[in-house]
Amino acid sequence: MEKYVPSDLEPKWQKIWNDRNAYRTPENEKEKPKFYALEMFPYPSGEGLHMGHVRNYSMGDLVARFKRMNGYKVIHPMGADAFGLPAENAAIQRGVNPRKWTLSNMEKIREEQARLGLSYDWDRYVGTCTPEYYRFTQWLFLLFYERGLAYREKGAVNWCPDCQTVLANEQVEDGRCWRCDSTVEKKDLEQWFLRITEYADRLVEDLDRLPKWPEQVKTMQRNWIGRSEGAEVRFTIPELDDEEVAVFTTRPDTLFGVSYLVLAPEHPLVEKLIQGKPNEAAIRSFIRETKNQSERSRTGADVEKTGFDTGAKAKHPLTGGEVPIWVANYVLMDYGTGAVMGVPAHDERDFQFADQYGLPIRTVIRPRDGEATEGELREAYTGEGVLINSGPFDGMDSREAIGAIADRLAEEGKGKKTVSYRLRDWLISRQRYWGCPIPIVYCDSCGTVPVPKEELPVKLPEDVVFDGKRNPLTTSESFVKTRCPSCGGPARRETDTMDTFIDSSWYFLRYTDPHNTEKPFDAVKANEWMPVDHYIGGIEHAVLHLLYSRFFTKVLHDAGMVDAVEPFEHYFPLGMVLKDGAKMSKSKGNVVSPMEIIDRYGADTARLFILFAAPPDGELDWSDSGVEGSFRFLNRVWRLVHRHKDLFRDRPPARPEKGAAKDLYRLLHQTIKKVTADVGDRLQFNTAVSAIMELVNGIHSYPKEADRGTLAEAIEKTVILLAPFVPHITEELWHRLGREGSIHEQPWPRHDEKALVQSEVEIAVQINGKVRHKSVVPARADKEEVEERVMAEDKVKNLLEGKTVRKVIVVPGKLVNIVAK
Ligand code: ANZ
Ligand code: ZN
Repeated sequence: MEKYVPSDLEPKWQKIWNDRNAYRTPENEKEKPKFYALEMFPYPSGEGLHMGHVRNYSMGDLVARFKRMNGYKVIHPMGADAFGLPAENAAIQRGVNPRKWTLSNMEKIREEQARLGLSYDWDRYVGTCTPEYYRFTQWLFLLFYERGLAYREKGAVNWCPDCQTVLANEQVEDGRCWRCDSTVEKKDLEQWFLRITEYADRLVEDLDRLPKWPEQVKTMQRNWIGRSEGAEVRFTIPELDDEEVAVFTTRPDTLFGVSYLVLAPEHPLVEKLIQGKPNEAAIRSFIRETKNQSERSRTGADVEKTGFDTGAKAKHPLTGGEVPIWVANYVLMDYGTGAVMGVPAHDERDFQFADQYGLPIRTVIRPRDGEATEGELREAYTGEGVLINSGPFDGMDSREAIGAIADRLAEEGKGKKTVSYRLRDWLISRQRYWGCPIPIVYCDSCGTVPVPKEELPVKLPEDVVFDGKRNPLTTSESFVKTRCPSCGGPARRETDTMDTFIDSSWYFLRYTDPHNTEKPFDAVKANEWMPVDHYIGGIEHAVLHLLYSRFFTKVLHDAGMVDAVEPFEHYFPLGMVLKDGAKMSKSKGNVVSPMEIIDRYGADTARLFILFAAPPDGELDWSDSGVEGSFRFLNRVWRLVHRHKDLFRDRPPARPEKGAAKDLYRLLHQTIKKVTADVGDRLQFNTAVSAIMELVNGIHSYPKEADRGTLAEAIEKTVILLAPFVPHITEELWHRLGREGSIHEQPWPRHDEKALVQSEVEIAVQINGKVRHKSVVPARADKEEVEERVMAEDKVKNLLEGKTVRKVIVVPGKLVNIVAK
């Protein structure tokens, strides 16, 4: 018998599939249902693929192949997320050209992906750094600009001193750069933003349209957007000619408990309020210090709150009373209105602050079933209750008072109901070379002018200097100096490039129409495939990439470019790959190289091990013996088919009626049913593999003298069931069985429901606890029927002769115990 040599047969089939363009996306197959299978595309670092990639792609490929065999027309594309910092750092450190560096890495990754036998439609390959792609990233930027969703503004931005660039809020983790871990600073710069906040409500509400998303991911998005209902309350400042200061509060019901106002140090009114005040200098230096503190160190529950009394007073909107105005670190400028009303009796942070600075604490809510605390409060009461000390609102339930007080404020023109969000507009400017240039020109006479769409792409220039000290784009005169598209006069190009998360916010749409030279994609084509039915990728993208992609899809929907309002019907988070219990990573020195595993065992073994060793969303612990085991299993299947090759000349039999053939037939159909449900509905790939392994065991113990046709049928179906998991060996075996065409084009087996019913079962008959006889009874018989049938048997009657039956115990499907004396 020929040996199983994956290193021969895998490249052979890869070449054949490739030559036949076997996984090209079907076009004009109107009658079939569609399925869009997608895995997050890789960043082409020089390292090539790691096991996490292999895990991701093995799952995606299984799903894609399974759906094809189940009659779907499938789109399964791949590409590269190819702009970004590492290419530029390679240019700075090693003098290599970022474009060449990236393109060669892309090529390397593609070759490695090809070695895994993944069923991608390579004709749709998309690299985000190519002018063919980024031309339309620019086109989309202009669309956002036209729709008022892209704007430029000066603002305090997060600046990473090491990466020498601005970071989006989402890219700052605990005050540190998400990429290099440096401490992030605040800097005032003119920057481009996308108005994602305009979509905040829909981004929250539409999470309810995504029942297949993990609840945990939806919660992360909800928290990130941080929608908060409340009211804006306007106080006036008599000493500034009744200028207004608005605060945002979620608890307008506590308005009568206000004992001071607090402004964020960055609040525009602060300057006016402190001028000429006795402690002006001290406040100024306090403001300077606070501005450089991170959000966490200003607002954390465990950190000390500090502030200064400005000496100015505001007028309470309903009581007319005087309220002192303070400045404090715990109020942030970019949330709500940058000002709060301090209600120490009912807010923990305010309580801490009032306690520290001796500010009055006024109780205005009493618990519904309790007394108002007399004397000194020991902590804030933050719950609901009944209003007290609140003038005309006394006695009202606090939940009702929230609306009533907001309405009263609105009637008097002193406030209104509002909603605040934690989400900020998306800062997309990067002072970097290796990204998509923002297609904007600055002209002395015309101002900010968008580059006309027909002049795109604004190409990245080659005459740039990489010295790590400035944005390389600013060193290219040919790029910076340009003509104004509007008046033809001399003008200067925008040198900021876009955050790479923009590139990945629409690539799944480009896949639906990747060669379009007129527009990003055609609506008809996008609508044929969108939304993505199954999207697999790392949970680290739960907020950033998935939120941005949802935002883009909604904007493009509003622009009439696509019907879908959500890009991903089902997001499936990928579990991590561990080795010896720790995350597989270069820094831990525990990396197993996918290509070495393929060299030794073949891609099929690697894929099978990965799919079998853990539930898809769980952690996968790499195990060398597990890999060996998968390899042995494939060898076993290989030998099984070869040993019985001759059987396949005859056609499979009808449903066998008895004996070992019937049992094997039943096992086969149970397995078909289970694998179909596990892969198609439950996404439990690991249990699907173990079911197939049990079937193979069943085939092994099938008696030599039993029906050969049933055996042939079981073996053939086993090979088909394995096809989407291990595509090469199954294709080879299919071929060796003398079957026509590709196994991957075979229809998925359907189970025979009738074969599943075990119509009769054998049960043990015990007398006083000892097995004396075996009876065959209908599988569906209830206790009484079983008892009746057993007791009526001659054999049983003989055994009981001369005895009195005291009790009969029936365990359905298993045994009957007769107690007799
Ligand atoms: C008065 C009040 C009384 C408040 C009370 C709470 C309880 P979320 O849920 O996060 O939206 N706040 C408003 N703007 C702020 C800012 N820029 N920086 C720091 N804190 C700010 O929280 C909203 C509450 O946080 C607001 O409601 C305000 O305090 C505070 F018994 O107003 B509250
Ligand atoms: Zn001009």
